[in-house]
Amino acid sequence: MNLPPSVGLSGTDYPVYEIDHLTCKARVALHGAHVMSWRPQGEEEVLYLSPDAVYREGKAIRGGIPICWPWFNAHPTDPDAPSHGIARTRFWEMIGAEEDEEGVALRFAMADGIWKAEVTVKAGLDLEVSLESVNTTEIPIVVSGALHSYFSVSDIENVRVVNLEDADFLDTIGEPTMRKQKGAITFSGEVDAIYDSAGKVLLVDDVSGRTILIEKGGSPSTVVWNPWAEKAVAMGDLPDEDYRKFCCIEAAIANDKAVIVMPGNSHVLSTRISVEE
Ligand code: TA6
Repeated sequence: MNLPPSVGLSGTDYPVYEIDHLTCKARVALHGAHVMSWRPQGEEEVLYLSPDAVYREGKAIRGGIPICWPWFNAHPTDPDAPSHGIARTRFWEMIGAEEDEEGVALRFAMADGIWKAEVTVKAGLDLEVSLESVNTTEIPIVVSGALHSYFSVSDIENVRVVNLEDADFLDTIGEPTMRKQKGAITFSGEVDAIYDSAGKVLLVDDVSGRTILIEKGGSPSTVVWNPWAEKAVAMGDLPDEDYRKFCCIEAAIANDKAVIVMPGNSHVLSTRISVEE
């Protein structure tokens, strides 16, 4: 595959596409079609990537934007199937790379049995990731998943997630319970919540002064997650204190919102991330 001038390739056993364009710098691993880093021109890094992330087939990278697909969390019927699906732990195939004055577009594909998907990463002043689930079989397929984005924050206690006010959500801490969001989301302990919301959200960092706009497509659920201290300690690929450095806001299709993709059809789940002025 010929790469455009703004895209380099580092690593052979573990290829990473290194984007250095007028509009941004970004890194995308072939493993998981995974955006590891994105820094738009004139801004600080937007994504959090764990310094203890493990870069190996069969394991998901901790941080960046893991592609959770074709199911979200546990498989609906098979307890032995991997959490968050099969896409984030394997190498994809690169099928396209282009650039213009607005940025760079990289396209990846994977197929396994009935599962077929394409991911497009457009990195420029905005970052867009879209995941197309393609049904080439003769039966309907049921798909869920998430673009499990880890956003870098000055400190988790400094941030607010805005625009989910009044949304219903499944609080998955302890016994899963449906609740209604009151006001902006703030963090003073573990948060693991699946919101019934297809709309855009804002991540406001009151100390760094940065606001990140997260727009979504084909995404009836928005997941907000931070593991907090105790769970972070139990995660081997995350430094104990680093739960303070990120907030996950995920364009998702979760639980009862799973989509049925009919034969010959496809479904696109997407997110567009931008730094607000
Ligand atoms: O999206 C939230 C979530 O499903 C949480 O329940 C939490 O487990 C997180 O994803 C991370 O999952 P992982 O398998 O990457 O450790």
